[in-house]
Amino acid sequence: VQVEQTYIMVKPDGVQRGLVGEIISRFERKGFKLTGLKLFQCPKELAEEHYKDLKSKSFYPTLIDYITSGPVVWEGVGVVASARKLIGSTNPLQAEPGTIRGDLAVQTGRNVVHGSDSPENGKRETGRSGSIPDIVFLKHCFSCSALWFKEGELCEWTPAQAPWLME
Ligand code: DAT
Ligand code: MG
Repeated sequence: VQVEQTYIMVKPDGVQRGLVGEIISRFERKGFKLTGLKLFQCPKELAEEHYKDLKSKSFYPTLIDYITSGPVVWEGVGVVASARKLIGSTNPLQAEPGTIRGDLAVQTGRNVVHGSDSPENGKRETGRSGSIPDIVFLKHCFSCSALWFKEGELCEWTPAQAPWLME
């Protein structure tokens, strides 16, 4: 099993619109394992570090204002590419029906959710390293030195559904 970590954020509009449960529910139903969850208001410095690759873009200042405008919810470990498919295209008008953005959003600047775009960024954002041999069954060690989670904020557990989800 290829192990990856992804970082899912319900953005301030998703929290304001009461979509936290709906969005987390989609990841739970898919079978992803939740290992960390927190609610807080993002400081400007953290938002700038998270989106540093987009610093040159014209929409960068409004993106930072948007992300820091209210509380956000973070979710833990999943699978990067699959989570991106559940989320849908960046522009909700191009996101397929059935995806989170396709079903629940209308504008790029209010697209309700974030998901890591690569395993490397999943590690950078969650702090969990990809060297875990089996995401479901094995005990493992990990260190947490990430953008969004501190040491001790991610849990280690084995979902009871694991053998029914993966052969
Ligand atoms: P994604 O969130 O799908 O990974 P991204 O990383 O390219 O997209 O951009 C991060 C966020 O920045 C995105 O969710 C919304 C905002 N954004 C991206 N492109 C934009 C644009 N052309 N106009 C306004 N906001 C944009
Ligand atoms: Mg992105």
